[in-house]
Amino acid sequence: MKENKKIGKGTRAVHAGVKPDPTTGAIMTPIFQTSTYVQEAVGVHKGWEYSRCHNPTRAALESAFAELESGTHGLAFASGLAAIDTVLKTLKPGDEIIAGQDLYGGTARLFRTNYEPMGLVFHFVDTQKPELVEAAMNEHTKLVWLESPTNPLMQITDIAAIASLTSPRGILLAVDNTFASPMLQRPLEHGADIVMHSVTKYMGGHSDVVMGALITKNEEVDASLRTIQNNCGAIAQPFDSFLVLRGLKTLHLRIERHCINGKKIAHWLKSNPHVGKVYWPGFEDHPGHEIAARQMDDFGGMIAFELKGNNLEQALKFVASTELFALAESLGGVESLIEHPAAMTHASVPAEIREELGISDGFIRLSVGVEDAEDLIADLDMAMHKSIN
Ligand code: P1T
Repeated sequence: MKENKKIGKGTRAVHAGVKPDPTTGAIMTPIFQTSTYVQEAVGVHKGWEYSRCHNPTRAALESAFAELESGTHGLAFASGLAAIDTVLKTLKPGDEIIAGQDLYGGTARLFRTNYEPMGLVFHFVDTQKPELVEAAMNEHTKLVWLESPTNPLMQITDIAAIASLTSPRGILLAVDNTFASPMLQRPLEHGADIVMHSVTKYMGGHSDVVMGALITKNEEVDASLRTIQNNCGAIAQPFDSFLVLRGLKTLHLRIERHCINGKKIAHWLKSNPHVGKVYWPGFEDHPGHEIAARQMDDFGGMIAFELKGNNLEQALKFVASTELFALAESLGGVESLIEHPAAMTHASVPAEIREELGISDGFIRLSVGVEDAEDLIADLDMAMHKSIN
């Protein structure tokens, strides 16, 4: 992984946001499990008033998020969707949003079922093609929302190319960076205005927290997001903030191993006679490979593939047959997961849209963990033999 900042990404991961506790010297930020803070007189306090507004454990995490994403302001939310919801709440009826056509199912569901009826206008566009994004822009466009790599099709969008269209028009560009993590991609460095994470995934890394994050270096954007965070209250809790601060310290080590294992498994799948198409941006023949090689530091541990024949029954049997790969929604934890997007994470995407995008009934998604790659391959091989006959 290349280093492109003055201090290395590993050093940032270990130290971001955390300073010794001023009262005790504790090297880890304590869990300030408190709802409120005592004031000496009305308005005379130590800078902390009420834990929906501010909490020292959450504040340490929020500055860690900002540092890791090359931003200046970070915000921590109760879930990834709560973070996305906060961005949408900055808009008003009549505003238009250009959204990627391949998005996490829950994101698309929030857009279509909650915000479309409230008067926001969404254009779902293939953001791999900047010319289509440009064609969808008009004077009402306020936001472009995209994922890269996308969930689950692993499509890559050139973030800088989209930023060159949004920035001169005063349109905000928000990038859901969940699949890459800041160890592999920092969208603010490519011109994005807002970075979003489902912290539940790689940032937390241990499958024990649900959390979301927003990061920006734009003061005005931060002020409006922060106001909504406080007004609406979907905050990250102190204990969860502590768990994520702990998880972040090994983010670079985990991601390095996710990438090594992901590469081995992607190549093994590609050479397997029972496997059809394999979706992984590290392959030179992946349509987004060149962009990914430029804007990412490595290709990550998320892989999707189809079994040959691409049929539902076989795919369902396969995902139920692995033993090390646990059959579960979510991704980005140390343990490997397998799932069937059409029936699980993307079941809320209408069948005709799934079909149009290529999320077929035989389509399987892997979140490759940090176990030994040989054991993971043996597990997939075993499941292959069980489900092919
Ligand atoms: O689950 P939550 O923390 O609310 O985050 C939602 C979310 C947002 N963006 C992306 C790219 C995501 O992958 C997710 C959540 N995804 C899953 C649960 C999943 O299995 O794909």
